[in-house]
Amino acid sequence: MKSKIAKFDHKSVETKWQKIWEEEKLYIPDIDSAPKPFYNLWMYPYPSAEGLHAGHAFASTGSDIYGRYQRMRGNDVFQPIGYDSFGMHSENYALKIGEQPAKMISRTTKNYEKQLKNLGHGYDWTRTVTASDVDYYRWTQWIAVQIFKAGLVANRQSLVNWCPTCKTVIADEQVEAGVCERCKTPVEKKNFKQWFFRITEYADKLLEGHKNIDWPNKIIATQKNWIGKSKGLAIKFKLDGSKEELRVFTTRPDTLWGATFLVVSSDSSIVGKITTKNQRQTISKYIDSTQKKIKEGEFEKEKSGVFSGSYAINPANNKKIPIWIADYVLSSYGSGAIMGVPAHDSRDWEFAKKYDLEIYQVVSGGDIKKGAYVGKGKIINSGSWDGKIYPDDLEYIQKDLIDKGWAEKKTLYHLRDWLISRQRYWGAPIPYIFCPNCAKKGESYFTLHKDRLLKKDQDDWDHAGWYPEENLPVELPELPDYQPTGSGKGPLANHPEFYETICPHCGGKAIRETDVCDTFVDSSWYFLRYPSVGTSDANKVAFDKKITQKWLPVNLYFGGAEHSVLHLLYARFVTMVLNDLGVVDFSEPFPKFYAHGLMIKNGAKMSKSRGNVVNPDDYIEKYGADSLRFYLMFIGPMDASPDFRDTGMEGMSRFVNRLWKLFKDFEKLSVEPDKQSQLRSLMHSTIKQVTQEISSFRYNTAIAKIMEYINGIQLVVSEKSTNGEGKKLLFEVIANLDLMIAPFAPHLAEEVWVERLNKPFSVHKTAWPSYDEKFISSDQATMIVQVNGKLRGQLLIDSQDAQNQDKVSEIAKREAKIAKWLEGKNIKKTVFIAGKLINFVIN
Ligand code: ANZ
Ligand code: ZN
Repeated sequence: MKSKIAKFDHKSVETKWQKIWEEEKLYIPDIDSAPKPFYNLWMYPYPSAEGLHAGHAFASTGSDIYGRYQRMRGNDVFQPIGYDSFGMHSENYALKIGEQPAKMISRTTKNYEKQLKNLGHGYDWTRTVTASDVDYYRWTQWIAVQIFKAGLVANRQSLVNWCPTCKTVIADEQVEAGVCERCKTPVEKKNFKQWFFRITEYADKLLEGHKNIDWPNKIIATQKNWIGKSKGLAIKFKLDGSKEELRVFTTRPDTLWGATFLVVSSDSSIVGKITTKNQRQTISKYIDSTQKKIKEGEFEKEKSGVFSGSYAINPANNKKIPIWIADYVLSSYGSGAIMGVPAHDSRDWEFAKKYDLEIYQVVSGGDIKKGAYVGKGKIINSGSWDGKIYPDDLEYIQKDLIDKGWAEKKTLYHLRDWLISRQRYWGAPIPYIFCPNCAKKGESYFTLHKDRLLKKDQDDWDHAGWYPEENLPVELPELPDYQPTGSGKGPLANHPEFYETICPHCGGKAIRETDVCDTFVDSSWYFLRYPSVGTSDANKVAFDKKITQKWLPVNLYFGGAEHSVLHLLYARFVTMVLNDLGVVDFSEPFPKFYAHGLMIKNGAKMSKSRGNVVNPDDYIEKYGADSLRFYLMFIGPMDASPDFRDTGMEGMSRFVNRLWKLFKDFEKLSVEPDKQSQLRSLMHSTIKQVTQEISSFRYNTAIAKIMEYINGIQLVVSEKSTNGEGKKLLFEVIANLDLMIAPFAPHLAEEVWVERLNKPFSVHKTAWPSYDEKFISSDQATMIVQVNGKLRGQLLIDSQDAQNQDKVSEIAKREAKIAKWLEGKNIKKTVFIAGKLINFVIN
């Protein structure tokens, strides 16, 4: 009788090793002198609930596996963790439960920490960053000051996105299809004076940098699209009966002959110039109504406009064409005016139909009675351009227009400046100071220090003020009235004790900004802080120069694709500015980025609002962290959207127990000489494949290979064999199995390594196994053997042999386990599926 093997006691094994790892400082690299630094980073989570859900566990495990793998490859892995604890995600939760945000954060982050530790992740817990801690946000403010001093901050009055539920303005990047990214409320437009980081100055650099980073194509494409570089021409149109001219931006100069009207944005400054007396009243009525619509966030539902009363001259054919005012032209793009080419632009076509404007075809193709023709074709009705081809001859046409002096080259970007002010409480106070006294004299940092600015061509920087660099931090006071007011000012604006200050320049009475920084300012630089946490200079500098040189840029950044135009764009921008200021010596913070997928549950994205959140704690308690980690990594490709199922979790727990049993039993087993080379080949080919799969984040297929490996081992070992060579080989096979599972099941692997295999602590610092091609005979295949349709055994054989029925039949009949079912029987028929299955039908 076989003795019953004790089940894997995950609880005691996991707590035991977590404690030893911590005592032995296994995951704390020598920050000053590690010879092979490898910075492995997962996007830090925001505490917006009591704890992590399985989606966080999925993502963080994916990052942890890579870190462990790199450590076994001989690297000194630095894997820090922290909390993006300022901002609306956290504040909204605090408001919901009615707890002071600071209290809520200190309570919930403790739970996050416990959960992350229970998952067995290899974090360096001595170097954490919590965005809302004053020893972190004083440096966020310092960064904001450096950007200010570089001339890359503007205080500007403009139409901005206002979320009525969050009661604050938000950045363009935080508006998704017209709704607030946080709370899904439709955003409104408001005219406010706000602080902006001038990211548009870096549009070209941000695009250029894409060439040097190894990121998923779709993320690069999203960023490119967001930046939206557009090359075209600014064409000049003379106003009829005046010397003035109007410029329009176009990417289709080939359609100039087809421009039958011009359109000016209703909130453009040009409107005043072109409005005729007769039309004044109609126009101001129209503008009032569109302003109202804009405020209510209603855009372009249906195009509308009014005639201005003025005309322009189309330079191509000298025709007089009407100038209209309409809301489908944006004042913030190009010149805020366009040439209407209804035959070839769908928006213009709709507009022309509605107001009965002339439609004049200049590129052949389509049916312009039914809609605009936007495709390629021969140019017609266009004087000397007739016969040219759109788009092939665009360059010729551009040159012709420029030579005639009718147009200039122009490049535009869709990217807007990054709006960083929030009328909320829970954020780093924006550390800028406004001094009415200096303003009266026309003085500000910008006017007095033009020479120091990286960007000297700012036109809206007047009296933007000063900064208290020597007196940082500007601490966020604890307030009883921290709720957002909705008045257009944050809660800090109700506290003179906060905002009354002294001007750093003239010593007079001055006012602090009362808005706080957007949460994405905190996360735009946190990766710079981690390695410097805890150094002797940590409260003198944001980050240590030498340490930063050693550890940055980040070797592997792991995170969600949803941040492509938020965090990932902002972090690149801030790094580029710091690079230009000579503060860091690289311009790309994340040369390699891996985008993981989002976990779903019952077919929907896992989220609190859907009530389908899975708490990892319950599964760790019941099955153990190793089983959970294996499961999360096995359910699908890391970049897909795996669906969490309890049944799958149970299956994985059975697998872990099977694994455990093999580790407990293997000493009683050996391998007969005729099967040794086969097993050796399997071992080397498995190492090869698992190595390849892990290095490319295909963890699910790596686990599948490991499972096949275990099946293969079990097919060739036997309890009867006492072969010495076979025992030695099996030990090697088992040790390598343990090394390969170490990144996935760190506790189990350590227990086996130290307690079963008697190897020196720690498996996680042991070299990743290597393979030798010369032992890999050829691919192996597993054949299922049935007798009368019932599974009676499996064979691990050369995959070429597995194609040949006679060969498989011969090998199968030799196997004792199978032979006993065939003994004395007459085989009536054999069913064979090459490479997969053989079924002997007997009577
Ligand atoms: C004439 C024309 C004819 C156009 C045609 C297109 C097709 P991107 O690629 O996005 O840069 N445009 C220019 N300024 C605008 C504004 N402020 N608001 C709204 N639309 C504006 O697109 C450039 C095109 O968008 C320009 O080319 C212009 O319409 C329009 F058959 O000019 B086009
Ligand atoms: Zn002053």
